[in-house]
Amino acid sequence: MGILNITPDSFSDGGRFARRDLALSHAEAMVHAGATLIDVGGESTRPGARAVSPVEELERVAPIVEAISRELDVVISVDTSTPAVIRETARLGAGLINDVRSLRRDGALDAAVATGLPVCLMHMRGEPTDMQNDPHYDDLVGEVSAFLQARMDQCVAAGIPADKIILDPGYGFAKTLEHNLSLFKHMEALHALGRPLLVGVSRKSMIGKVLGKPVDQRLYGALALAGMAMIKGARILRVHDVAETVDVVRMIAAVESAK
Ligand code: PT1
Repeated sequence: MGILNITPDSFSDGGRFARRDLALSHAEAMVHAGATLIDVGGESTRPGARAVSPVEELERVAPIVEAISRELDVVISVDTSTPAVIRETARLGAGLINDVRSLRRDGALDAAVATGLPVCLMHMRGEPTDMQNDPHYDDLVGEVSAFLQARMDQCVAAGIPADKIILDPGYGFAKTLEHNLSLFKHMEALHALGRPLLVGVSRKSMIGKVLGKPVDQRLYGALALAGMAMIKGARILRVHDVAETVDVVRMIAAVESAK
């Protein structure tokens, strides 16, 4: 899963069409490099990020989803918690709803059910603005697992079939470095939930903290984690560096399919 962030205005000075064309060529490059999903997001959810209005989020995301759907042969994932964005992007060709809030926002679950699309449910506590305020767990893996089970139960009760649900431990969301490392080490415990796991650690601060490196020097750390996640049975890797990650995945697949 290649990450496509449609964020405010750093590169949109050339106007809406320039932004759309840039996003489309980035998506195209990731597909060429081997991505089979593109995750389009119009709201940053990294720690401390500011909230975006539903209208602004939709204006960022909808034209990109529409363009990718028209131009590329790839599954479009939409990284959103917003009911209107869920409904409208599904109409425009999205194939997966990726919600870091696990469809807990008012109206989001109903919107997702109405689309009939698969969903990714992720573990988080609080909101991106406050989630890193001294998070505490008595039983990290047990609590993450119970949260995901409860969200999955709610979704199934609302009408999303269990076989359309993907689960995500939520690395970097309401977790200290020690929490992130421990939850990564014990990722296999989440297979007991019976659904495919999505792992998103690309360029995150857990890598920066271990290696003492800024965000533009975290590639090798990210590739180490991508390889480990594969071996631990993760099925979808959400990454910025698609070509490099695909090499890791293919190499592991080659060894695992040997006699
Ligand atoms: C994720 C994810 C996501 N991460 C899913 N969607 C982000 N399903 C956005 C840091 O500590 O893991 N899974 N959508 C990005 N969020 C973060 C969080 C980015 C923490 C950076 C950090 O650096």
